[in-house]
Order: sequence, then C-alpha cells, then structure tokens
Amino acid sequence: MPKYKGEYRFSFGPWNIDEGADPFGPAVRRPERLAKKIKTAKQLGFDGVQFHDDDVVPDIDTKTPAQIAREAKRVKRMLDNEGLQAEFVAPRLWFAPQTVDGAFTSNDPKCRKYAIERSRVAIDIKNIIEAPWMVMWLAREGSYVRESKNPRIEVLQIRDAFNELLAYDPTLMILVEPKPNEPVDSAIIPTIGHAVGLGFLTDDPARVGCLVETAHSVLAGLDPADDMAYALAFDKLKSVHLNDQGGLKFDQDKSFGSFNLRRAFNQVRVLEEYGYGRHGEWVGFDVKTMRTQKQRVNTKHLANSRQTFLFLLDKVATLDKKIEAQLVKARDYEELDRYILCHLMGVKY
Ligand code: XUL
Ligand code: MN
Repeated sequence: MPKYKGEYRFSFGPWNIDEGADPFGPAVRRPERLAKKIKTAKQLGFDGVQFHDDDVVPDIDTKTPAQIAREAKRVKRMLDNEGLQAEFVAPRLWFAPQTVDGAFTSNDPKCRKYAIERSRVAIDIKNIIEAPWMVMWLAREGSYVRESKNPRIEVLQIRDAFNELLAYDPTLMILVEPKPNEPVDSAIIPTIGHAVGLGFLTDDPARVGCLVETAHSVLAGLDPADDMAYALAFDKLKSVHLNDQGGLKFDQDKSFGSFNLRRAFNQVRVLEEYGYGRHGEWVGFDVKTMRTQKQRVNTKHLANSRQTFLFLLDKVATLDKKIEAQLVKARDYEELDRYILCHLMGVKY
C-alpha cells in the first residue's frame, strides 16, 4: 500500500533562481548559468524543470531553426545527464517589441502573426526536450484601456491561435495558466473557469488543460484549493504553480505556505484526495528568491517550498478521518475548525 494516494514529481523553472531586480531597483545577485540551475534542481531533490522557450534558447528571435534545434538538444543532454525531465515549455509572448499590445490579441495583424510563429518555435523546442506540454500564460492578452480592444473578438482570436497550434502539432497539449492582471490591467482569461471554458471553444478540447497558480487565484479573489478542485472536476488540472501571496497586491510568488499555511494545507488536501500525479500531473513551484537573500542562499525558497509541501502531505494523511466525518455529520463546523487548527499546530486535540 503506498503511503499517499498521489504520486508527486516536483519541478521549478530557471526564472525561480533570479537576481532580485524589481521595478524599483537593479539586480542584487549574479546571474547563474542554466547548467548550474539544472544541477541545483537535482541536488534539491526535484524531478523536472520547467522552461520558457528562451530559457532553452536565449535570443531565440535571432536564431535559425538549425541553431535552435542544436541548442535545444544541448539542454536535453544536460537534463538527461542529471536524470531530470522537462515538464513544459512556455512561449515568452510578452517580452518582444511585437507583443507590446498583446500577442494573439494584438491590434496589429503582423504582431499576431509573430505570436503564432514564435509559439510554433516553442512547440518545436518542447518536442526536442520531450516536455509533455506547452503552458500558455496569456500575459498581455487583455487591455489597459477597455475600449482599445473588442473583448469578444479577443477570446475568439485566442481560440483561433490555439486551433492553429493544435493543428501544427497533433500531439500538442496546451495548458492555460490564468492570471487576472499584471502586466495588463484586465486580462481576458482571468480565472480557471475562463481557462476551462476556453478549452471547450477549441477544435480539440481534450488537448487543452489548465495550470492553477496559488498567487493568481488569490489575486482574482478566489481560493486556490477550490480553483484546483474545479479544474480537477473537469479532468483539466495537469500542473500547478504552488507559491503564496499576501492579499491583493503585486504578484509576490512567496514560498509555498509562507503566508497562509491553512490555505496551503487545503491545496495539498485537494491534490492528495484526488490522487494527483497518477496521470502524469506535476507539482511545480513558481516561487521567487527574496530580494534580500545573498548569493549563496539563493535557492532556500525552493527547498523550503518542497519541504513544506511534504510536511503538509503528512498533515493531510494523518488527519483523523473518523473525527472529521463525525463532526461533519453532527454539522459541528466550529469544532471541525478547531480540530483542523489543533492538527496543523501539532497540539493535542
Ligand atoms: C507569471 C507566471 C509565469 C508563468 C510561466 O505570473 O506565473 O512565470 O508561470 O510563463
Ligand atoms: Mn506561474
């Protein structure tokens, strides 16, 4: 009998070991090479790495298909040497001059074309490094000024773009990672409900899934565990970006559980009760190095987040199901609340 219902494989992306620049100040740590970050992933007990297309191939827009393939193969070898898998590739559709006004929803048709072409390149890279899916964080699909775009057309433009990409690669699986704002004022696919719905608009809904990020749900005023549960009810949750967020402010990407431990417990509970991971789903941590960390302790947030997940998994497994059921049956939710708090604090109930 396995100890847990779920099977957990952990990942993070190279951007999660960062130099600490923010809109108000420059970098405070030296950049690290991708090869070192990949080795760190292994040393910290992770199983895979997530990538943006240009994490794999820097300066991607200046390179030929042959150069891109060569560099992607190099990264695949780095992963193989460490016994790690690539989890996903996400096209960075928010950085180039062509994506200032959005990618698939830009008002300029030449820019929309760029977004499709760039996504095709990302799919080629994904296939070379053998990642199971492409993640779409639709960063600039939305508006700063509502009247600048037609929101109904925007949804259909994203649908059409997805259809082109699904047709380009019949093995492609797209995961939509919703976020309500930042960088745009108002995102057109702000919540998991929107992401699930978008999948059903495409030519092949079975190949469009979701990724729920804790901080993004909180920014939308929603509960991340409930968002995960919603996507699971549709069989759409293939990945998560666990982190934490202190209310409605900028996207903080704090270490998992660091702000609201009970909320973190409930995310782990939803995943574990479903048996998450048994169908190839991953647990990713989209956590940021605190700006105050010094160079040699710049990965503690990753190790800590993974460890907190495992501690909480134990809390889920050791919750007394009989007590829980009795209190639910008696509808004594005040007592259930107290039992959960005692259990989380590790004090006698
Ligand atoms: C942005 C965000 C991204 C995606 C990957 O808030 O979470 O890092 O996870 O493109
Ligand atoms: Mn994320």
